[in-house]
Amino acid sequence: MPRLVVVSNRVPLPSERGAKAGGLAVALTDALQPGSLWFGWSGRRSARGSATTHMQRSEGVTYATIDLTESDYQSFYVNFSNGALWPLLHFRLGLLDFKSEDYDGYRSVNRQFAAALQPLLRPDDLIWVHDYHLIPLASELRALGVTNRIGFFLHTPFVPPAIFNALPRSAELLANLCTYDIVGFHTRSYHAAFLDCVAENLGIHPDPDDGRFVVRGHAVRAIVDPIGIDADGFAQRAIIAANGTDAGMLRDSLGKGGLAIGVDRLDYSKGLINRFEAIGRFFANYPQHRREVSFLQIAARSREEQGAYQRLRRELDRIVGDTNGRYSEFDWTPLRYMTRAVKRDTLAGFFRLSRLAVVTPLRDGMNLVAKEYVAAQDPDNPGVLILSRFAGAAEELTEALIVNPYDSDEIAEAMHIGLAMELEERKERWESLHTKVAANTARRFSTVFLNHLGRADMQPERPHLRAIS
Ligand code: ADQ
Repeated sequence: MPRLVVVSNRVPLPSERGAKAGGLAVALTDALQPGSLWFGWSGRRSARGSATTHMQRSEGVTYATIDLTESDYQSFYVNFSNGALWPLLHFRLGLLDFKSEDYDGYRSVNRQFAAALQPLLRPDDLIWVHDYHLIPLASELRALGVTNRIGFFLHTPFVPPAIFNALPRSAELLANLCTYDIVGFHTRSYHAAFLDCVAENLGIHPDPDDGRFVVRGHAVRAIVDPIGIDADGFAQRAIIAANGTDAGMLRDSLGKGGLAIGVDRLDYSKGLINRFEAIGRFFANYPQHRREVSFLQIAARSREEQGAYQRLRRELDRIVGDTNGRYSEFDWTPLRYMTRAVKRDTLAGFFRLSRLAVVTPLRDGMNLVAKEYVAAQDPDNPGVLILSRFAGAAEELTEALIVNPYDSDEIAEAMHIGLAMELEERKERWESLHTKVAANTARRFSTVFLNHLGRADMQPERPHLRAIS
């Protein structure tokens, strides 16, 4: 069996796992069999940068990491990846901040990744690259003579040509994506948007169903492969944690009232401003729920060095203060708000206690919180999921209460409907949702991707691929 080599921007080192938010580490746990290699950035900034590769082993998996210099970190990670690509891929052109020197830094770090990874590779390794930070990596590896099969999975949405082409140098990035053998997306609509970009920008018209096409003699296949969770494992955690200390304290603090929950990274893509406004509307429009329900929002701080995230946090602080000032009673707070990550087990228990989950991103590649909430429910008394139509998960989880995340009144109304929903309807919806969440697991996600990658043709050395830089 070929060895799996996973490459991602940030390697979640075994020595530092804890309450960290982030979907990838969770999703790949199953795919990383003993013998696998995970390569990427250590999370450290140092003067030596990528000059040394640090190796760690844990449970048979080797973790190989490099550092970045401060200036590479700024240009590659903070500015281009998170200041240009992230807003672009979430349809937020108004937040896109492109500078050519940042793009040069992005390319340079991808070159450093390739240079450090290449000596660790064996001829038949399957290389699986993750996410928007590393779009040029296959081109850089090919330039070093690597002929292995290389796949890429994008965890964010992909955007139609009218948006994609707003990014300066988008043509280069599209050409880079086309040097992978397999390019994976969460949903049919991202897959279609990518193929539209290929058609419009390269004049190649791929078959929309099987996603195969050839660019400069290189066969590429775009696939749809929605990410999932280990639903049974998560349900087990939820059952245990719902009887644990944290859930007990939360339950006691609620008295006779019910709980609604939101759990996200503190990111503008997650629709928190609109959600908080909706919570205000909910208590204004449906005063019968005051004192009867509290909303708990857990929002792990993220990318705090960026202005857009600092502004978001200030705005959320303001709305929380305003809402609580307006509706609180001396013994009841409508909106509880924490800006840090919470342990997975604790979250699972909180999900099981909650009568409602409000998952309303303005755009989201998939959104695993929606799936975790479904997995955590008590089958005899399940809660209700309110889900944005612009989360990738909405393509699968059609029995949720689907809302437009820009419409605060609609979210407020869905909260009211969800709280009033009869047990029979809750069970019916939950059973359909649960069937899907339990079938589309994290294991299925990685098996499907790696099967496609394993069947791709090995690349003969092709000097012309080196020309794409
Ligand atoms: P994220 O944007 O990080 O991931 P999401 O999928 O919702 O978003 O969450 C990932 C994980 O982080 C989940 O397991 C969740 O429980 C955990 N998490 C989120 N907030 C947390 C908090 N406050 N405390 C503790 N844990 C928290 C990116 C894409 C998503 C895509 C995933 C996987 O943006 O669209 O679903 O990758 O592909």
